[in-house]
Amino acid sequence: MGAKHSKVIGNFPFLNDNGTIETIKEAHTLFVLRGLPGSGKSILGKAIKEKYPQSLACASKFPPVADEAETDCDRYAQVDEGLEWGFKEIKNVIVVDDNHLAAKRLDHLTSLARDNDYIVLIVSPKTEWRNDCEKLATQSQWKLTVEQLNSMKQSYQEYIIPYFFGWFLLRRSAQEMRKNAEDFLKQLSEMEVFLKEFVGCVEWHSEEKFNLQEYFQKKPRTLHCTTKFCNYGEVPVCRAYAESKVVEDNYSKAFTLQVVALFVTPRTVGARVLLNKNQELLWPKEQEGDDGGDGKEKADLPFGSRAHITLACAPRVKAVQTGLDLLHILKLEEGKQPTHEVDVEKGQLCCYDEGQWILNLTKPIEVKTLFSGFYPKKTEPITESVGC
Ligand code: 2AM
Repeated sequence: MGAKHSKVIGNFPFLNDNGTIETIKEAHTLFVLRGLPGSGKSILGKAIKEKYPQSLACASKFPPVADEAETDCDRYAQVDEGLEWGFKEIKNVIVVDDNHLAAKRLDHLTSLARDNDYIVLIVSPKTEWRNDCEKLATQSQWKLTVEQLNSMKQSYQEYIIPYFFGWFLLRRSAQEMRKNAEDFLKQLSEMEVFLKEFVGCVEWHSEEKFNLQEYFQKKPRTLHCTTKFCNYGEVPVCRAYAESKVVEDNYSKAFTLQVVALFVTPRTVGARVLLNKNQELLWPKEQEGDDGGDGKEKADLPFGSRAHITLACAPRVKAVQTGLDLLHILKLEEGKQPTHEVDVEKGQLCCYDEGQWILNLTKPIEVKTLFSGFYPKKTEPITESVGC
């Protein structure tokens, strides 16, 4: 796309950042274009098509309606058919072009993406006139009145805040990470010194001999490193994060995360992520230990220490626990000698009592990700499919 276009529809990493463009070519991404009729979605769609010629575009042929909540099956049947086909064919880039004002329709699309293991990017053109209903009325091919557009604008301006923001692993990186987690658990389950210490710290009700892989049976479906948990806007101050310039500028951008350690506790299995300076910009200032925890772990640890990928949880344990477990281990690492230290092929394995083991990797594992949000609400139950 030429600079002329980007001046009109705005700067986006997926159009202007080479690292992101290369990453998106190997990722599986659903672009959901969102905006008022005439705001520049089709120029944006064209620019995406130019950049990713193999992409699949799905657009509604129906005129826009103010109340999209009246979800009309015919209206979306053809688009959904196209999407299903694209998911089945494993198209790398799928673009769905409609106004996408109604939360219900967005929920449907983002749930489909989740079920098909696609990363969602909800993007709106940044044209100067995108919210100017008088101008849009003269511009839209559908001959909408200013009143109709004003009524649509209300739904559009209901900002879509996701369940959480984070870095989402590309399929191949997620596969590698899962394999690393499996190997890690397998290696531990064959170590006498580990089993002896760990089994005393867990509840194991089965008659069978303790089995580590079976114990950590809850596995997240979408591997990611959460930056900000928002609960769709319910979490205090999340709106400021969601609307911040740094999130706007980095939304859809590719990042390579460095995994520097794997850890296991009686509750969770996780991967510690060491953030670089650019990644730290997206790390919320108030987060360390304050979400889901009692704050006691946050003292004195370097900024961003909680960054991690949840790999598995024990029964009845929620994914949020992984970050708290990591902070706890890092605190112990600072102040205490390990009770066990074992050199293994990939690094040094240390135990800090009460079943807390960390493998500090000699060579970090690099994972490719895109920065985005997790949006679907229609999960049954939500924690089973995305987290633990
Ligand atoms: P995680 O980042 O440790 O995996 C959906 O539940 C995702 O949001 C999970 O991946 C989870 O943890 C994260 N999450 C859930 N509740 C949270 C909270 N209160 N604070 C921070 N992250 C949370």
